[in-house]
Amino acid sequence: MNRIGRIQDRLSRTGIDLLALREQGNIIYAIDWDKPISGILLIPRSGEAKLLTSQLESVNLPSSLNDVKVVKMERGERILKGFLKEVGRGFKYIEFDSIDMDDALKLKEELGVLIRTRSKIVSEMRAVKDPCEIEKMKKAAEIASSTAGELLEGLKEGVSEVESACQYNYTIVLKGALKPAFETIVAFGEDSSNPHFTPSSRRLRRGDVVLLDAGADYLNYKSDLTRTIVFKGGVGKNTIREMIEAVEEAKRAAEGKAFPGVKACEIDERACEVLSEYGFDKYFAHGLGHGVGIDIHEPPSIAPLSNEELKEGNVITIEPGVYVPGVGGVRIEDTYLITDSGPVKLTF
Ligand SMILES: [Mn+2]
Repeated sequence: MNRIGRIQDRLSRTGIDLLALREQGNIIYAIDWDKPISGILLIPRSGEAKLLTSQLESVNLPSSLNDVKVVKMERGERILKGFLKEVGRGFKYIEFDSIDMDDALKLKEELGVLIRTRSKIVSEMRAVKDPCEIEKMKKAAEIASSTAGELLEGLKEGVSEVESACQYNYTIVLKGALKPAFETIVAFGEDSSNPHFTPSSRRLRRGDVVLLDAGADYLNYKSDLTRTIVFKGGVGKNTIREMIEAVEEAKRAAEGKAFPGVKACEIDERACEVLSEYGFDKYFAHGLGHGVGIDIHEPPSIAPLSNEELKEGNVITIEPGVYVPGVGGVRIEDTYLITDSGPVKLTF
């Protein structure tokens, strides 16, 4: 059964008459499409699914995509109007993945229907990857990993953060990626203590910490990894060396817990325990990890408040980090497939 069929199967079990998807990741998943695509995807409980899309978008599309009919909207036509035209009446309960408050009120008024938003139907399906998705993610991981390895290996004194980030982005596209999975982070020295740093003109010096956080988008699927090294080793500060050791140990401990059935918050907690043994837990500024797939951040979240249980087929990151202001930051991250026999690392 294709994905639309599986979604319709779920709709028939919930009493929802129509599922309307506006989020790009959900549309890509439901249609099972490997290029960028956008619009609004209408999936009735039974019958034909339709993608409403702009004339501009539809130029690149055939008249149907894996059994989904493509409906071109008039130039200048608002998506809401297109929606009303296609949906007509006869539906009582419509669920959206996201919708503006204004649009929801208008639809309610015009159609007299019950509207719910933040639908979980597709995001739950997306959290468990099928074999085709896993193949794409392996390739996304391979492109990012080999490029990160080559970049770190080839670093030269005097290169800037921006130059290194551009080199990474350029190389992954040559290797078949559509684009980086997110804004590539290259941070040298003290810049590494900011977990969400934007590369600058700062140049590389001997003894600097080098933090590279990067990914690749391959046929709409993402990978995510972070490497931290000391450039021209042997001259790194002792604190940095200890931070690297703590983060590596925290990561190994978290890997040891990342099995199906374990609550995500327990994996996060395990990493925190290790960091606290080193006295670094107060410098751990973010959650331990996140699901990855068509979106760079998607369920399940691996964080202190996440009660989600890991499932076989989840793809997640584990990325403990320690950021000491004025000293530097260390983060080490890989992307893993969760299997019955434990986490399998996709990045390397
Ligand atoms: Mn990440």
